[in-house]
Amino acid sequence: MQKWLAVLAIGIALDCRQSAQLIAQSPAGNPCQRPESGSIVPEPEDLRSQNGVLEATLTIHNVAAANGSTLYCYTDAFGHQSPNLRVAPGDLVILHLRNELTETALNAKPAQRHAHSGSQPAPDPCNSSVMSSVSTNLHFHGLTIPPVCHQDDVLKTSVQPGDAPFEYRFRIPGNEPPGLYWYHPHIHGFSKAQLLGGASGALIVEGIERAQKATAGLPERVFIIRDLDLLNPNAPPDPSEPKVPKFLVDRDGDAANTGTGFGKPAKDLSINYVPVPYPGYSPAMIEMKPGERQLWRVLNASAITYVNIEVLFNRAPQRLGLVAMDGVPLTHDTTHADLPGDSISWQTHLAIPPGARVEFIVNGPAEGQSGLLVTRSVDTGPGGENDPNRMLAKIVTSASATEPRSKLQASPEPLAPTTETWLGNVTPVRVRRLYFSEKLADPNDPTSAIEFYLTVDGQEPKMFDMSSGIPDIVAQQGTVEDWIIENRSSELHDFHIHQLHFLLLDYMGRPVNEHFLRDTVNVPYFNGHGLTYPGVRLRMDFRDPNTVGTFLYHCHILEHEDKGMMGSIRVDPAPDSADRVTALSIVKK
Ligand SMILES: [Cu+2]
Repeated sequence: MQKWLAVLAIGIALDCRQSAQLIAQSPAGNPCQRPESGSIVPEPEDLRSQNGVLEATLTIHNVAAANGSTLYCYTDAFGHQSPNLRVAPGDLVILHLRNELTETALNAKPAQRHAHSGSQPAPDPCNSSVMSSVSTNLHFHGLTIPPVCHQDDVLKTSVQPGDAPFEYRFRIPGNEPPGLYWYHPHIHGFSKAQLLGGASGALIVEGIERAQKATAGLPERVFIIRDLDLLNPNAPPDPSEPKVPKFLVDRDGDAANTGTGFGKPAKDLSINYVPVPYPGYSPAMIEMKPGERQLWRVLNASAITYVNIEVLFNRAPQRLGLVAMDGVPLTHDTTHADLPGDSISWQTHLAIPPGARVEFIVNGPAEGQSGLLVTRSVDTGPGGENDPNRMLAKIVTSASATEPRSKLQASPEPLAPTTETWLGNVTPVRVRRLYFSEKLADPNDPTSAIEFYLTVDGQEPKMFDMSSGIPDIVAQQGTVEDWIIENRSSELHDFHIHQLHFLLLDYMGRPVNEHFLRDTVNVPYFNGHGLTYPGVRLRMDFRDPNTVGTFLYHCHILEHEDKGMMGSIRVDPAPDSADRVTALSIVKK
């Protein structure tokens, strides 16, 4: 890989600056205009809460692109694409979601409907059964807010074009860990199309420097990696790449894993919407002051692509100081005596499955040096897509580099230690086993579609059914449970649950000793041998009253989720809780 990068790096230095263009030059008529490849990586606009309230309008658009794909984006009131929502714990968030999706932007594909709909008057968006290619809604990935309409429900909430602006109104919990979260649509059957087109944005709970004092005073950057349909699907691989002996496509027409780290990728990648297209991977450009130390917050908002990022100087991987995963500082376990307000895990590469986030300290190249931000190949298994080695951005230094728009507080007040018992020290009330599996729709026809399942062991594997009112799992608020998630298929899957973070206890049968929580985790593929399936053991936290309600868990490879790899859980109020009393009194009326 490194030889290959070196070859490409020679060409890059020559053409980066001349092709740089800023996103602000959007011509009228295309709200989702994308920068040219090779551009300077722009910063998303920041929408900040004021006096404890963040109120904004987000309009979702789609636009037909020249290569036959459909671009999606959110715009704020000023036309800025997919802004960062910046909030503090305890803030009130009020978002007005306007749906301006059109069927004509779907390149003449008729609007598909996933659920029964009929042609009756427009349904209440809170109880809509319409899930079509032009429906949308919002999910706030990682936040522990209630799974109810106008907050974070995606089971029934669906907003149609022509509906009045739909109001989201929720409070960021006072104990929400400070870090990087995100928003995206979650219409079952159409999530992949909308995210692949670019419908996603960052939500930052401010105050990471209060939990990780090493980040105090640092300039910060938000980088959103998205995937997109190949811009040059018919091009041969770059001649500098090693030859890939076999090339296959999967049932979606995407490049299948070559197992080599090279070859045509399943999807292209972009960084803050600057595309880095196959086959040349002409990188975007990140400017820093020489030797500058920054906090980088990186979200993998891809629909189906895994990344594994590295920063190279002179082809040598640099140490990256990981301070938070999935929005949770590594210092989260405050009962742990040897985490004195700083816990930095120095890594030379950081794997980020779709949906996950990493926040890390990076030291920029010295004066006269440059660096590369790359992703290394991820082995998705014989049944997975091809996620090869490729560049993302070139890091160039200049004393006059533009300062990042945001800087962390220089002298933060330390975050108060959590009063809640550390999740690792709570006894689970039960152990459940769930498993990912795949099956041909017609076992006698190897060309038939694949059905994707996420099954509670003992139940019949089935594709998730939005119209079923029966939850797959019932749990009780106030408890914690251990879930073993197995992978019985030949490709990597990416487990995610809404409304809560979990503690990764074991990975592939080996205990891990993590002092932070995640909301997304890889479950490695089954190689067809061995007596046990690969799996992870997670401690699921249902103690927070905001987890009461019905919500979803699924694979965050969105084509798997769209095709059934999802389940629902209902968390009932604790028997003696105030919530229960309220619920009963409402029923009695
Ligand atoms: Cu999956």
